[in-house]
Amino acid sequence: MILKEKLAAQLPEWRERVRRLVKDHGNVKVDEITIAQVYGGMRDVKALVTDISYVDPVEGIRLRGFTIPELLKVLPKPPGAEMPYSGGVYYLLLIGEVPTQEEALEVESEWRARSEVPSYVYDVIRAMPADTHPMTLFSQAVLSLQRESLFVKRYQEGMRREEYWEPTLEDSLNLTAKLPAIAAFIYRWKFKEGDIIPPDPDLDWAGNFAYMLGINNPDYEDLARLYFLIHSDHESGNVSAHATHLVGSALSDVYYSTSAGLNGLAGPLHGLANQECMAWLLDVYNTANGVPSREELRQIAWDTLNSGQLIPGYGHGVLKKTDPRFTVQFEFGKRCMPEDEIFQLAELVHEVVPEVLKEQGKARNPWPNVDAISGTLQYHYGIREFDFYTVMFGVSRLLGVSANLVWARALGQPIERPKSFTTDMMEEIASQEQ
Ligand code: NMX
Ligand code: MLT
Repeated sequence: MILKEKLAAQLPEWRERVRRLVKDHGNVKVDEITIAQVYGGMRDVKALVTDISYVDPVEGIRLRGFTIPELLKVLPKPPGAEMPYSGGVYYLLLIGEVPTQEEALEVESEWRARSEVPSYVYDVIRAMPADTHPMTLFSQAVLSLQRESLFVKRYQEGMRREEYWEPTLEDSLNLTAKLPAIAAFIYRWKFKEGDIIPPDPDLDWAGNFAYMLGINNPDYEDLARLYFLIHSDHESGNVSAHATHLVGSALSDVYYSTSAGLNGLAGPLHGLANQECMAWLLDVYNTANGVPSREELRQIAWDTLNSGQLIPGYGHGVLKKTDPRFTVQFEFGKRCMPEDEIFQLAELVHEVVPEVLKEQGKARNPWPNVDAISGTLQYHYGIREFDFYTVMFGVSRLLGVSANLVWARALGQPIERPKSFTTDMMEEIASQEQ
């Protein structure tokens, strides 16, 4: 398999590079941490390493050094499509190079060969109460696959530490291959009376997801490809990536670790914000009996803030400007649905809400993040059950976090175990400074 060969070829140099850095410069300080940061969610503390992606506070995400517009130019695409193969995205994340068409297709065919979902996974989903949130079903489905872990099998057989990455790669491919079918099953089981659509073997991973949801529209297939590219990774400190890494650092396998990551993604401050944002937009639309005037919208935004609530889709822990993942989806919407009233509302919110947040003066970043627009595009194509939106985020995010797990195992990253202090001790440290 090309992924395995390419990874194996890179490892000696990477291991030596990290070994030398730690040996020769291990005492060099990369950061200092203040009491405000300790109590403030460790914001901006430089304490994690990943070479898969980096979020510049102003420019936004780069995956393996490439911005999103650059990736849309260089990544291979299916014939007639405008958006790239997710197989090529996964290759890029894992290997760090832009794949050729053949290399992207090889990941797609690895996924096709591993895509069959054991029936017990569907039994787990069916056994849950009908009002269970789709993210709970998704996380449980991923966790139920844990018995398939090759890492666990090889670990019990006494595998050497340098080999850990190999079954982690196998587990990652086996899991990611099944995600479109599992997610689509959840959607059709929960919202379409269990009328399940089997995969089309001629379609790519993302196109098949669109097909299995029941949306037969080439534009929507392209939107799925775009969605899975832009949500895949956002460096290592976000909750889903960090939770996955933390759990994986105990040598828990890919299934345990990524299920933990999904549980973090399910929170309203993180991935659930896409669902919350759609709910807020529809609420605004219904309150105003259509797209409100600019003044009406200002008032509604202030009412939301004054009632102690957040405006979902706005603000970010790292970004200081508009998220480029917002921009690329906004451009897609401008091209494909300029007449859609909910899209027009999202556009107006983008014009009005940052000003309101600036006036309120609390949010460090008043600009839109990825979740401010993603649901609007899904809604346009008929995915109106917005508590499904975070599952789509999860399908994509598991590409990034599983690629990171493969590298964490390859580089022998240790168990994560920061030190905690008591408030007495913090006060003592503070008093020494005075
Ligand atoms: N609406 C209202 N208040 C906000 C918002 C917002 N969109 N964003 C930040 N604030 C408040 C925040 O609650 C905090 O208030 P307080 O001092 O009373 O605790 C204050 O502004 C300072 O927060 P920041 O330092 O700007 O933001 P922080 O880094 O703590 O949190 C988010 C980042 C993204 C959690 C925050 O901006 C937020 O809650 N946004 C809305 C939810 C959202 O869109 N989340 C999705 C993020 C992207 N993702 O997919 O994960
Ligand atoms: C993400 O994609 O993970 C979010 O933008 C949150 C983050 O980066 O903190």
